[in-house]
Amino acid sequence: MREIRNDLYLRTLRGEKVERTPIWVMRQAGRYLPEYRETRKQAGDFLTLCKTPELACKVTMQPIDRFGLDAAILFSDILTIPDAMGLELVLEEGVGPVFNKPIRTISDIDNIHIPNMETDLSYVTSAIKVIREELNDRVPLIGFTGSPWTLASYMVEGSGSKEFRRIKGLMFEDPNSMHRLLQIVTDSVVDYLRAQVAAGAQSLMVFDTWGGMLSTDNYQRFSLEYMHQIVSSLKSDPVTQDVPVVLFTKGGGQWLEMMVETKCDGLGLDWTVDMAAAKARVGDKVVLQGNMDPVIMNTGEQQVMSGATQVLEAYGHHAPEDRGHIFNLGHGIQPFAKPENMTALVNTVKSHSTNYHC
Ligand code: 1CP
Repeated sequence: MREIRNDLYLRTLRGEKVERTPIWVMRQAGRYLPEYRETRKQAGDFLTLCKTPELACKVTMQPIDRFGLDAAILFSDILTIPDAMGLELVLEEGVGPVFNKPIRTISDIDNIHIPNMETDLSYVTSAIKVIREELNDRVPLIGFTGSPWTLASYMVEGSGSKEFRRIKGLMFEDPNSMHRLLQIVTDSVVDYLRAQVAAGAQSLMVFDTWGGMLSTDNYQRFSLEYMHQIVSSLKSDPVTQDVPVVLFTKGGGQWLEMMVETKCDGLGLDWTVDMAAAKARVGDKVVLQGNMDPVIMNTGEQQVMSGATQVLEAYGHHAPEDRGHIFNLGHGIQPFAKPENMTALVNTVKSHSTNYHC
């Protein structure tokens, strides 16, 4: 039987009155799912999975089919842009993403290849088209990017990092070059998001995973400023102006008021943020997304049910002046999460959240 169209997620982002809280989960497709691990094995490696639209579609659909989530997120990675810029991404088993040709000198910045969306990144737009076809409007499709600061961090560090010595070194020692790199990345991010929307992405999310590593002053200058540019560009372009944009700075709980100034539609909150306090601060201006601690998904069903109920309770009743809430975890679900806990999570949010919408 064909499922009816579910646009709860988009209606929430538009600030419309909804009957319950929508739910999707960051990294909802991935290693905690046996069917993902199977498809990844079939693909041979992670990048082939991203670059083969039919396989990217297959893994995008797996959590939708299994759990009945309210939105699908394109299966891809934030590091597709630096890869298309010529840095050569490889995913090393047990290490994570690594670039063969990281940015190490000023001339590396000058020599960045500006990606052409129609040639270098057509595998992403093709995947979006295949996924939209397969979704057939069952649920909306989220497109995404990394923030310029987060992408630049991987480009300069050459891999994941704990201390960010290289990127912060560049920022402190040569801020002009840092800004030049961020501007190059920002321009490509805007092109990339526009191409995603033209191909069929119905909502956009910017993952600023490493913005929280900065001081407040440097966050404003080196991360927020460029996310501001991204939102302004999208909101002034006829192709993208009606597509909701959600910003997520992990560790950015103290900066919510500044983030709202970008005129984004939603803010993702990590689990360290008090949801009730965030709602009081900015809940009349943006939709709030989040924010259960993802580690709860590695424990038991009882803990999941109580964790989900607590987040719903913290947002509380949806009054007319409240922009709304989208349930999510405070960061990506981990490979150690139990798939049956996703079932418990989705069921709890779907049944329990109706109490707060009347
Ligand atoms: O199979 C594997 O081993 C690959 C693991 C994996 C997966 C499943 C990587 C490598 N990327 C992804 C998919 C992915 N990444 C998605 C789509 C899946 C979905 O949401 O269902 C998305 C949205 C991302 C985004 C992403 N990649 C972020 C931002 C969000 C966040 O989690 O903070 C970041 C920082 C990355 C970089 C990255 N890619 C992969 C890994 C393991 C990492 C993290 C590296 C690090 O720890 O620094």
